[in-house]
Formats: sequence, C-alpha cells, structure tokens
Amino acid sequence: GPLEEVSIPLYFGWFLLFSVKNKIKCTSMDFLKTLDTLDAFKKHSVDFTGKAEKEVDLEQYFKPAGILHCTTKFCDYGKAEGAKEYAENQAVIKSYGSISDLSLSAFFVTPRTCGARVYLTEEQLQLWPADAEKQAEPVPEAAASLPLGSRAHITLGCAEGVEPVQTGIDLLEILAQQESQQGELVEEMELGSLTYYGEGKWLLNLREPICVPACFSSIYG
Ligand code: ACK
Repeated sequence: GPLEEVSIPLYFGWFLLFSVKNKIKCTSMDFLKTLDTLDAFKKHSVDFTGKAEKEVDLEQYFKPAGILHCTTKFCDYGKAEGAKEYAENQAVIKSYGSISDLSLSAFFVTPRTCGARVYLTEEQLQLWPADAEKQAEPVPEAAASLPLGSRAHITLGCAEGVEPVQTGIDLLEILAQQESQQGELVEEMELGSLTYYGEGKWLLNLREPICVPACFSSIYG
C-alpha cells in the first residue's frame, strides 16, 4: 500500500559523524588551495575557465555539498530500480544505525565535481548494491568492468548547476583511465601523488588513507 512506499527513503548511505565533518572539509579545502596554485594545474586551467591562462579559485568554483556521506543505494522513495529489494535486504536491516570507519583513499577534482574516494572493507561491501557501477548514467566506457565498490565516494562540492550524482560518474571515469594507465603523474605532494587524467580530471592518491567514523543510515528529506 501507499504507506509501505513512503517508508523507502531517498537514499541509504554512510553519514560522517559530526565530529569529523570539519576535519574532512579542512583537508579537502587545503588540497583545493594547493592544487590551484600549482603551475601544472594553471597550465590546464582552461579546462575550468574556458579561457587560457585565466586563474581559477577552486574553493569558490565548487559549491559545498550538503550532508557529507557516501551513498550506498539511491532509492528515490522506492522508484529507483531495486530500491525495495535493497531496503529489505537482511544485511541492510542488520547494519542500520551501526558505525564503522570509512577509509578515504584519494581526493579528486573535475570541472564538474570534487570528491573523496572511499575504499570499502569486505564488510562494507555487503551493503554495496551489485549493480551500483553499472547503473551510472551515462556509464563511462570500461567502468562496468571495474571492481565492486569502485564508485564509492563522498561528494565534497559541485560546480554551479551540476548535480551530486555526477561525482560518482566522474570517479568511475578516472578509475577506468587509471586502469588503462592513461594518467600522467604530475607531482608528489605532502598528502600523496597527484595525477592528471586530461580534460580537467585530477586525482590525489593519499599516502596515508584518512579514516573517518560514519553511521549507516538513510535520508528521507
Ligand atoms: O553525492 P551523491 O552520492 O550523489 O549523493 C547524492 C544522493 O544520492 C542524494 O541525491 C546520489 N544520487 C542521486 N541520484 C543518483 C542515482 N541515479 N544513482 C546513484 N546515486 C544517486 C547523489
């Protein structure tokens, strides 16, 4: 009946605990601040501005994301494919409300989005939908063959007019390029190694993953 339908949320995911939100925001801001001052970045700033040699202030360029989280399943109140099955999955029901550590392994930036890659544990993968990588639209070529969990991310910011769903798609595109070794290692930074994937796509692989506690839950709003 209609009551059952409204009980399916907009999306499920891991929500960063209040105490670590600022830490992640600060670390990613520091990364953006450093990135847009690098000569290698300035050389490609046309990807962001449309004009050669024009400077970009990445902190201004990206509008901050709302609630910091890593989506597991976008349900759209039951309208998304597989939403009901996911909400009724035993692993999902059992883990609901539990806290685990998310391991952030990279930061990435494209002209559309800015995000953090999340490296999921075997246990966390139990909550990851089998078709999450294939459901991206449009599916970046070669992304369908990436390992389960490749799309896991935290959206940190989006360019004007860009929807957060784009962040996972951008990540898949970068990882598909990483797989076929298309990146160009640009610089060893304090946090890790910075690689350029063309068309304004940058990925910083963290030397030390950042661990943040998060609660597996859902959003109705
Ligand atoms: O940044 P995100 O992972 O991208 O978190 C938000 C969240 O759901 C609420 O909008 C994600 N999202 C939106 N549409 C989809 C979709 N079709 N597939 C997967 N994730 C989606 C969005």
